[in-house]
Amino acid sequence: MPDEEQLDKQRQLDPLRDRPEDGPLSTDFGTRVEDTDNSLRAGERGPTLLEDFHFREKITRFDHERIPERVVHARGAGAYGHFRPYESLAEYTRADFLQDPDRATPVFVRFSTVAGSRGSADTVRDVRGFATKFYTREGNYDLVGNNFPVFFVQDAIKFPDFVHAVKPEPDNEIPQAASAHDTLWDFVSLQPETLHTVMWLMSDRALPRSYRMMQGFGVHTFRFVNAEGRGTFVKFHWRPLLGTHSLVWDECQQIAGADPDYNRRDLWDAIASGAFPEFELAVQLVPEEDEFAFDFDLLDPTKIIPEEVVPLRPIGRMVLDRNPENFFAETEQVAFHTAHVVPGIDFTNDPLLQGRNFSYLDTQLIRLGGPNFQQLPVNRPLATVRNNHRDGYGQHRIHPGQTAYSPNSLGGGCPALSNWDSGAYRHSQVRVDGEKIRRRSPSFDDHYSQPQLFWNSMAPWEKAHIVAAFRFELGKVNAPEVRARTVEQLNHIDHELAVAVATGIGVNPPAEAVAENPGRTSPALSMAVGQPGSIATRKVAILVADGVSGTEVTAVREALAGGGAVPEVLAAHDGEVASAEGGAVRVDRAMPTMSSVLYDAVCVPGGEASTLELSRDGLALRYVAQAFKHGKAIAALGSGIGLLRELGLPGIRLADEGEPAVDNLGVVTGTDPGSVLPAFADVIAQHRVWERDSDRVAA
Ligand code: HDE
Repeated sequence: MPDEEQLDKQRQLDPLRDRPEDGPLSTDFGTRVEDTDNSLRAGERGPTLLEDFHFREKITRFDHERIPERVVHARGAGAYGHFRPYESLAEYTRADFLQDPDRATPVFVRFSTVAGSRGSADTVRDVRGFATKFYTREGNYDLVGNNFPVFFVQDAIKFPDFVHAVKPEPDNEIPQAASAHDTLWDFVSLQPETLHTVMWLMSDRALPRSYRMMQGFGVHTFRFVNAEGRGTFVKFHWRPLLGTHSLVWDECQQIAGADPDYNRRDLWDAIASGAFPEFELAVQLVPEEDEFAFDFDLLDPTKIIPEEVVPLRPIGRMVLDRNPENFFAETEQVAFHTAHVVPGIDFTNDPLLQGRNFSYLDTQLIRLGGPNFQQLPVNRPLATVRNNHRDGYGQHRIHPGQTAYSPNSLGGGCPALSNWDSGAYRHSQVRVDGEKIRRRSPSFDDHYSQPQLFWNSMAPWEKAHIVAAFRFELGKVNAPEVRARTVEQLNHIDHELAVAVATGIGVNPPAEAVAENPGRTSPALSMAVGQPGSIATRKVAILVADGVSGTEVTAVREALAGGGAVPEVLAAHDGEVASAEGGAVRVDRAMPTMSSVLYDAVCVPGGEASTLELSRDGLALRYVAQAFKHGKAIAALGSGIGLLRELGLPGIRLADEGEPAVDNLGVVTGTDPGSVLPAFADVIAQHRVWERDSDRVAA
């Protein structure tokens, strides 16, 4: 076992960090360089000489910089951190990193979108990857999860079909990073096992506000094994301490232009500013004897175990506290593999998981160029590695000695084997028996009950967003029969849903329901319930122009920053504006470069001249109108209320002159900052206000 010092992943990485300031420019073979701007040539106007090894090396290295992007999950963002269990889980698993609350295990996490290429936008409608590498004392454990608890297909052999359907169409490579096209919906309409995950995809879960504000799921049922060899089925859940929050689709489309790196930047900025993202790890535990106690198959990855049926048990907390220093070396080269397991964690016969256990090693071999990818700094375990594997491209280790085989006597029988008691991995001895068949179990047949459970559990605004999403996506589908077939499938989930979608996309609504809907719900599926409220890290735009009340700007800044939010003052231009008091107010950002969609809330402080100028500025008006449309908190103080009045926000009562504070559907107005600002903060902490009449706002 390595000692505690070696268990520091950063300490392991330190000697590998090459800093430019540590020495002079050199070639790859260490010779110092005199001139890197002019190639060696025969005379000032003559041809370049082959002899110029520095030129050749520089160009060759450049030509070879690219590696294949991941076939899925190509675009991502990573971070280091650590995980600490709350208490020992020895009763269920012998996994060393889950035993001692006094011991933290280093981690690297990579969040990703799935369908888009490396250069695609962040805020697309898609599943998000949530992959965690635990550098445990017993080797690396990779929990390679997603932000949905279910998957599109039940058997890994369907994965290439699904991915080919969702990726850009092969003839013209259109559309990029979008599921709104014929092939995906053709596949969905013919493959009802996709429907549960499709419901998640059409919900706002597919539009996370932040990687710091989304859940993660292991998806499959795994198996914990304790020291006595007793197994317990386990489902993994990550829960963000900031709550699970999403954007809205209109906003996402605009952010994709205004800041395609929106989620990556958010993660980077939060960590750089010291606001470290935190996630709680929770498990659902099912005794092995209850394997058949459910109305679905535990091995079916298109099913959840509803939280009312098996409650979540929180087992530990992860903090992400360090940004990588080189995107390629760390975030791009990190290699996850579902079969990177440690003693105490085992697989089940979930056919998707079984297939993944093949795919991830295979994909790293092509992506990272050979079998030595485990030696790359970010992938290197903290546990010692010793075996008879040899050679291959890019071998970094020197293996002295005569023997590289087992058994051997010439090498003293080394390296030695371990047993279960001394920390060896042992697959649980589960009895399997059967004929070789290509057939799904009938227990995998029900494709409609859980999509229905999901639909029933949604709040009215969530349902409305789902219907709008189906209409948007199917509205982009050219083949009428695909639209119609999808509606038929939706009718198996819920008649009302099918009719609502059909009427938006020119398909004849189904005449009658084909499925009963007894109305079963699972409240934990809705994002409307149980979200912790906080304004921490929320970005708030404060709109100003010359003549703004400097004292109010300061009051707003202080009130928000005090709660951990990130207030930014925006004007028509960078620099500063004159305050009503005769001083200057520093401008953080110019409105033309920072769209309203990049903020969580907007505030308009008072000042007659400032309000007048802002009311004549289309950008400022659009700022507030968009924030209103997207359900965001809005505040205006004193004369600043005039800007809101100019917009005529539908159904909103604004404070009259002298009235201290009015909060109407998250639009907080008044003359007293002491009353307005706390109410404003409360609305920001709720994330969004969905009850507004947003559709009537032109923005
Ligand atoms: Fe993956 N998946 N996957 N997947 N997956 C990959 O591995 C695959 C599935 C997930 O940040 C690939 O290194 C198959 C479910 C994440 O580096 C590849 C099947 C879940 C990441 C692959 C699935 C995931 C990947 C591509 C069906 C959630 C990004 C590059 C049987 C539980 C990891 C790579 C990172 C990446 C195969 C289904 C999550 C090709 C065959 C279900 C988070 O190996």
